[in-house]
Amino acid sequence: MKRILFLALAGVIITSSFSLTGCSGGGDGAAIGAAGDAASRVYIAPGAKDEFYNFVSGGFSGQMSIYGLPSGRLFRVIPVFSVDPEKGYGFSEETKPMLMTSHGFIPWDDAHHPEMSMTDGVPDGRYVFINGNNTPRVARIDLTDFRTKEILELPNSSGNHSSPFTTENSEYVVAGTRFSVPIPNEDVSIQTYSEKFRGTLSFVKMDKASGRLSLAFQLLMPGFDYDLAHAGKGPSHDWMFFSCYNSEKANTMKEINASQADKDFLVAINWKKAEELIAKGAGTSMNVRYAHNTYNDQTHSASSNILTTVKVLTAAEAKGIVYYMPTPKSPHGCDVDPSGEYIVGGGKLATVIPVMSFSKMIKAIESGKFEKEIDGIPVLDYKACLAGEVERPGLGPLHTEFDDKGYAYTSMFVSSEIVKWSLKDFKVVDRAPTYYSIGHLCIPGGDSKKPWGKYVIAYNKITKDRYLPTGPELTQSAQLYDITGEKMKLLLDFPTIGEPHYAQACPADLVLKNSRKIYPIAENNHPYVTKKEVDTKVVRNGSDVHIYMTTIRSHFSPDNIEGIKVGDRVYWHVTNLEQDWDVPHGFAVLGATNSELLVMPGETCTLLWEPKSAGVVAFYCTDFCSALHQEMQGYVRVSPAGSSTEITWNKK
Ligand code: RUQ
Ligand code: CUA
Repeated sequence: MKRILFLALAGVIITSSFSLTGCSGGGDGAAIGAAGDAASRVYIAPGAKDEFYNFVSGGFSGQMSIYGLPSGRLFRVIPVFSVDPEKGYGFSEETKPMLMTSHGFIPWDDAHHPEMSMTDGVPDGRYVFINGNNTPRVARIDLTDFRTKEILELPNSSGNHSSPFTTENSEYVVAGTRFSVPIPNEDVSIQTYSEKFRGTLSFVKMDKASGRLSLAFQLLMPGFDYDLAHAGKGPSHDWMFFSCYNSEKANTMKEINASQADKDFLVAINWKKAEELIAKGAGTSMNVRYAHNTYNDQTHSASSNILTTVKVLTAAEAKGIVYYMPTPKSPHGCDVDPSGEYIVGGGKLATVIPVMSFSKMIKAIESGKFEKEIDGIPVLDYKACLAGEVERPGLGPLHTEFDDKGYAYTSMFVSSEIVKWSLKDFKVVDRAPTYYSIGHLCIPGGDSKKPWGKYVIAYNKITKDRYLPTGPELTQSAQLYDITGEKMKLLLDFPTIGEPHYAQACPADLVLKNSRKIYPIAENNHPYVTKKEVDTKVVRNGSDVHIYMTTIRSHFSPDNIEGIKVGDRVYWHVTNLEQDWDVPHGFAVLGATNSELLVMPGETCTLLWEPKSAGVVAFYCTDFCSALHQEMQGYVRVSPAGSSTEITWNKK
């Protein structure tokens, strides 16, 4: 969204007293704006550990990365919607199904918003959900082993941006379409946008015990652009809120044509009532196609299934369930405060930050006085729902997070700053410059019922002059601020992988207590597992050859194999027999077009190899696993197609 929003707001920059060059100056960039004791506040001595985990979206990389706070050190990139050669994700036979969709195998997507699973409105450390934007999907990452365990595609969606925000007990994870499309999608003129195009808001149910996701129902909405969301909590537990822009229903030059109306909307949806309606049989079943991919911890393998129906509920059927609250102007962020009473719209083009009141919204609904209806959806009165407006907050408000002391922090893209304001009187109490053009921001637990506070992290779109240059593209960057005092204090800049959008953070202990060290070999139910070295073998089945191989420091078994022929499809099923933390073995064989495996202790991974010419080929371990790692290699002999070389392998 970097360039698009940037251009969209260019007009605002010109007419304002802020200028981009003004805020992107900074000379040699030395310690601009940093607190005097910043270094000691973020220093984690060698061997010591960080206090928080920070889960940060990779944006256009399609992945999620994990940093420690306050140090800003990168620990790991978790592959989600894109292949990752470091982990073999999308390359091994076991993980390829994770990237299957109704469009086939997709190796690269765009991922924006990590959201932790919640219990009683507080992150519970079990899962992180994240949205796939271009090919609409929701993923579930398991924090016991930091792996993507499930990806659910969303039919009737395009640009799955308002996702995957979760209700207070992760009853549902939502997914709203950013781009409206004809539903069902068909060959129509784009000029029919205003009559034929629709949005959908999907409600994905999570099974509490297993974490499994299923598409429960979709609400069919007017053809606006549904942008972001957050669930209610406490008194507003039953409600989900979405922001939307383009209530103009423009389909050309949206930067102008979707910016005409003074107000667009926040959408309030009573998901509890929608759930009841669906349970009573409301809605219609629609024929669609979408993939549901799951990774099985016992077989260490993913499978992909295509599902073919979805329950769709129209707004007219959903009486008393969906309401529009007018909100200035082209709102982006949609954030609910810890009490569940305030809903904050980040109107990119608005001059104020509107704070809507949940209790007033309920009164307005009960009084039955609506401004008008849009496709059967009542539009409430702005003033009747308004708790207050934050005045002169700065320019280009996007997203808001909350601390544990009654303050809200809003990112201001155009004026490049974080603005802190009070939830008591909606007055600005502090502002801190960001370097530069902040998008999202994150406070540990900052969208939950009980924020941990302590830090706010800015995720910036532009880093001109903050880092050593690396050609035309500079690193993306985050900035860490102390928020324990009255004034925010900048402590640290740290580079990020991909483009950071939303992020989540929580105390390390919450995750550590469930952390997995190995996969028990006894529980490995992979169909091609080899649990003991004596059981290793090579089995020919027509032109398919299955190699049942084991690794343990510092050898492969078998390590000499003959009888492979040109034209064979050779499956190397490598089981790592190690039962010791942090001892993976790698596997690489020349001519493999997907190249490598990295196998965790107790895991089985499969590499498909189709040798193209006769000869003897070496294979080796790619992870420096022991003093004799260099000796961890072997040979495979490839004979011409049709030759009579017998399958043999050396046994221990
Ligand atoms: S959106 S700034 Cu997905 Cu705000 Cu990132
Ligand atoms: Cu195993 Cu190196």
